[in-house]
Amino acid sequence: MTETVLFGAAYSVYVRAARMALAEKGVPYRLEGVDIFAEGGPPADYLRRHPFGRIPAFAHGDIALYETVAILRYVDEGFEGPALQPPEPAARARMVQIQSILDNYAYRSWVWDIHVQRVERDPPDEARIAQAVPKAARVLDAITDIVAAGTTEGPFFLGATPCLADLMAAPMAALLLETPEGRHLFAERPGWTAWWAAVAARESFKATAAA
Ligand SMILES: N[C@@H](CCC(=O)N[C@@H](CS)C(=O)NCC(=O)O)C(=O)O
Repeated sequence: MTETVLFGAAYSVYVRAARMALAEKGVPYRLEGVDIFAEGGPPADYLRRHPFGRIPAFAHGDIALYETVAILRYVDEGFEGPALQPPEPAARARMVQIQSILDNYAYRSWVWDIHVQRVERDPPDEARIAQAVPKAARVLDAITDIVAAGTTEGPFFLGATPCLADLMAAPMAALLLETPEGRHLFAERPGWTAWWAAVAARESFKATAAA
């Protein structure tokens, strides 16, 4: 059987999104540890897999990929299992739009500016957190608007079953929700509270928590 390997570390939100997709599809895989924060930078052989030195990277036989959006799409389309993308073109485009927003705007504000400062820094940079809260809110509200433009009911972004954008958002939301700022942002938005309850209940989410 062709081996499936995910390169990265369990603490990474992007790695967790890929692990959730693999779990949703029921794909066995090996998680090969990569220390991107090693002194002197990521190992040289890893930079051949990922020229930007980020995690995750992915291999399935001869197929080598990096960038989580590409990995998620391949996992959905390259393996048997429940579909993780909607079939309709507009819904599929909305899914990619949400993934792009998460990569470009949520990761920085939710994870680095709010979670890392509030949970991992002593003292936290309060000014940085304060500046990030409206940006984090803008992400939530932009995704709310995109979801509302669709015709489905939820509880996931595009309907009754999770899509790749849900899997990408869940690990980032988990870190945001470890902060009072994040809990407040969600509490003000009932749609997000319902989404979180549904996504956090997935086996794929529970099974991929960092140790
Ligand atoms: N756009 C990339 C982002 C991946 C990313 O930023 N991963 C983080 C870990 S969660 C990382 O490798 N950070 C290391 C660094 O910033 O040097 C993707 O979609 O895979």
